[in-house]
Amino acid sequence: MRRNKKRKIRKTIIFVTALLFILFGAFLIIDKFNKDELPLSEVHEEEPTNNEQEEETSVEPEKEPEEKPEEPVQPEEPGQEQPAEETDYSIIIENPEKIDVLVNKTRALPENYVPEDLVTLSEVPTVLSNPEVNQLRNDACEALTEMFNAAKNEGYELHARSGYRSYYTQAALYSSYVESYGRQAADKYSAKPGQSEHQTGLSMDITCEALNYKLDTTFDQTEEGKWVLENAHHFGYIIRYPKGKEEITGYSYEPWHIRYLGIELAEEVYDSGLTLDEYFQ
Ligand code: DAL
Ligand code: ZN
Repeated sequence: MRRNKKRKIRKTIIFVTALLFILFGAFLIIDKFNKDELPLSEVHEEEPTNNEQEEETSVEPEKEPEEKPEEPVQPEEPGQEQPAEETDYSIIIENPEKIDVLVNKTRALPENYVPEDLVTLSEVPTVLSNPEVNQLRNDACEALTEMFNAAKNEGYELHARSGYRSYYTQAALYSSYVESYGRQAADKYSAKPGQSEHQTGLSMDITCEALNYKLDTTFDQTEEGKWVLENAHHFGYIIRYPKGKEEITGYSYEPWHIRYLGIELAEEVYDSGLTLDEYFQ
């Protein structure tokens, strides 16, 4: 009888010890899982990158979050599934330095591509303090200066807001859009890194006082915007993302985004009425 009792006690001790081991093991697994699955926002707060900090202070998105887009961006409803990041099938451009380079959602610039002849805009009014975005390639800069001077002679004052952007600046900008609006909306307004013309140093976002120097689709209703629509091609620039061509370019209408092609090609593209994507098809 006594022996039976002892055996029972031993069994109970073994059972309780095993139970404690199992509970401790389960606790360790849950704890590790929680650490691995930190929400994105917490990761960002803990380790902000230089690019993100810089963007907050000086590189502003082309459509800033506080601006109201013409066609309001529909943020995803809570619980609505975010489309998974699509696999990127874009090809890498072999001669990114060509003036007529075509950059779009299927043709990306190499990550390490930085134009060799970037210069700082010195003769036209600029908006942002970040020196990176106040650069263009030399020929594009000269043409922009000529265009701004010609506009000024007719009484219109244009301002340069965002020109060259490195692959990494574009990556930070694109991420900020995804965070604010969701991936689907972000893809209409912002290029993924490598797919932005801004990395070519041949594109500039322009604005004017009437828009408080911001970027807005109503630029085409300002005196300056109308002048640009009618005259940019004479200086080698085209409106790269025209109205009504969203399905072709893959981006919303951007009357502020001009792209340098040289006068001959810009005039040909303008006269054709085609987007650059269609022109090169
Ligand atoms: N907003 C244009 C498409 C860009 O991000 O380059
Ligand atoms: Zn732009």
